Amino acid sequence: MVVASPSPLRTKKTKAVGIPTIDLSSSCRSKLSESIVKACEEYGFFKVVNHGVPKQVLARLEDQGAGFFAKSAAEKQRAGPATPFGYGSKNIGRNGDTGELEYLLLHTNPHTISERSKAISNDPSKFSCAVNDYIEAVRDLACAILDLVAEGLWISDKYIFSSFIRDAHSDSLLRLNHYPPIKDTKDCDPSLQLHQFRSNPIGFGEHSDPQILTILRANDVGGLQISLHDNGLWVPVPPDPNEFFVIVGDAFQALTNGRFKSARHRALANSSVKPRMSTVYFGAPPLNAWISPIPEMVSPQNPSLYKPFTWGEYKKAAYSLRLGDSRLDLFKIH
Ligand code: GA4
Repeated sequence: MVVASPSPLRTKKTKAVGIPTIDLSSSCRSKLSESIVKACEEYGFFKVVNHGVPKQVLARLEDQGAGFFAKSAAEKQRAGPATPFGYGSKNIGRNGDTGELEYLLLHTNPHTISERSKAISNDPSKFSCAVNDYIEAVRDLACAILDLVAEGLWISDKYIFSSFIRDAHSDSLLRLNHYPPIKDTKDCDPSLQLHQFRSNPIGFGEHSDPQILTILRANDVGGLQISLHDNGLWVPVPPDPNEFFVIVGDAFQALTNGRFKSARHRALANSSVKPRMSTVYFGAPPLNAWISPIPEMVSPQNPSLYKPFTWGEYKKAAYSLRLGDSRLDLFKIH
């Protein structure tokens, strides 16, 4: 069985919900690809185990991230504002979204990383090595998953999805998030207290990722929640620092003509004594690449749901809206 053990998760008001766990070391490729497709269709979210990314690669990036976030505010600001790439604190995007976190947002291009590292770290080559090794490993993981999806969907071009993010001009990003522990609502933004009274404040608000595929890894502090089946219930995801979580993005929803749904997720600020740290890779196409439902997903019974758009156009639309908006609706054929 490839879906090893759907880890039972409990929401406040519902019975246990299983999140699929995919064992990438499984020797039966056809079963593996089938179970990944099923997870993408049913949840848009799954966990991968036996992924083959060495522990040192994860540990080195976590150390570098922790070193950066431990710096003084003035030093962190030297990394430049996160619009488009750099350090951000509490502000998300450009339209007034806020959250109880600080972060580093980086483009994955290796030259950009080495340039940026000079303003981020006192040992820029150590920082850029840790970041580039991590990016290479998670990009390979994302590509392996995308190739399995193509096989599971019986698409003749096995590399149809992975070629977008393997492209030298891919617009993929890496985000390092740091959620400091928050003892109670008195510590956070007063405007959030109204909505979040007596519950954990929002670390990173509800949204879907605009890209194709997201590969997320976090330390042992929880906070991530996913919204399943549009029923308004949030499912907490137990932390697992050795494994990765995979999230279907909007561009994947469009490419599969809605067969996969991008997963809405959020992170709550945590009340433990330890900060939550997550490292998130967003696999994206080059800015000039066209995204439209692939021919195998379109038929007279299943006409195209979305107008073709370039990744650049989609990104522009995403940045003109709020974090929680359903931006793919703008490209729907009515
Ligand atoms: C969500 C996924 C990635 O973190 C991100 C985010 C980006 C940002 O933080 O600048 C966005 C958000 C994300 C979606 C809508 C826009 C853009 C903030 C925002 C309000 C880096 C991305 O690519 O899209």
